Amino acid sequence: LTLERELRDALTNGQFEVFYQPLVDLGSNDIVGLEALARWRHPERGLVSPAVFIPIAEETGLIVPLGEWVLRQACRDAARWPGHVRVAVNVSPHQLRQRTFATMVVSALAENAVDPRRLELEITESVLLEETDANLKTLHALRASGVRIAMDDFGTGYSSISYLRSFPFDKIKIDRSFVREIGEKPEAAAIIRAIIGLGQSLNMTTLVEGIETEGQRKAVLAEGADEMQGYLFSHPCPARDIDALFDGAH
Ligand code: G
Ligand code: G
Ligand code: MN
Ligand code: NA
Repeated sequence: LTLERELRDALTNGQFEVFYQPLVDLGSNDIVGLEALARWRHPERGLVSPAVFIPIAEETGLIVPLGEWVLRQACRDAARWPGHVRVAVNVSPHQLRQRTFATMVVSALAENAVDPRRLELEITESVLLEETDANLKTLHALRASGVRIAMDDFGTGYSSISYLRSFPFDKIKIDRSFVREIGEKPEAAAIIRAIIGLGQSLNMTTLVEGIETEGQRKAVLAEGADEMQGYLFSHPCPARDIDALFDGAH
């Protein structure tokens, strides 16, 4: 309960920060995007994990202002980074349900002069559990404005595949639980291969999450995935580290 109260104040007190984890092209090893991941710098508790505060924010509805803050910060940061690099932002069901969500996103991009095609919104199956006309309309409106829509944690829910019928995603992010068993169980590679094939036949970019070893990178490259994300390339890091990365590049 105290955590909930502190969470409310944390936004106004500027205790949140956005970390970024690179999305990497498997063929070239180039950074093609950066996923924005919220962090809470608590004055006493230190860095609080989103695994702790995102569920509380969802329950209390605080995810709406928090999610908007993350999106706006991601747009401000993206404005300093090269134009070919995308930013990916997670969207919770609560946010999508706001009538003003699509216009809020478009205005955040415009205010920072960021091309909508540089923004990727990541939604999980829980968003589509409410497959309402209003939700689908919002997603279509965003997509019409140029924003890309990715299905996050693909394969963890019960109906990931059926949602591919209801909405034309631009990307699927294959959940890291599949990659963990590569090299141990032949079934794991077979399932990843099948999901990548599904994505390809639907014209969607495929990204594999949770790549921690060179062996895993080689395996998913061989299966034809487009992109990867994981500790092998980089942990999530502060925006200034990303700034340094691009300032140092020629
Ligand atoms: O950053 P970390 O790797 O610990 O993320 C833990 C979880 O919190 C992930 O499921 C991630 O999607 C979620 N998360 C992190 N930042 C945000 C955010 O800004 N909005 C939403 N909705 N979820 C987030
Ligand atoms: O749920 P979502 O995919 O949006 O959140 C990304 C989460 O995955 C974050 O908590 C991030 O810290 C975590 N993550 C990113 N790369 C790796 C990895 O290589 N291994 C593991 N175990 N977790 C990862
Ligand atoms: Mn995500
Ligand atoms: Na994910």
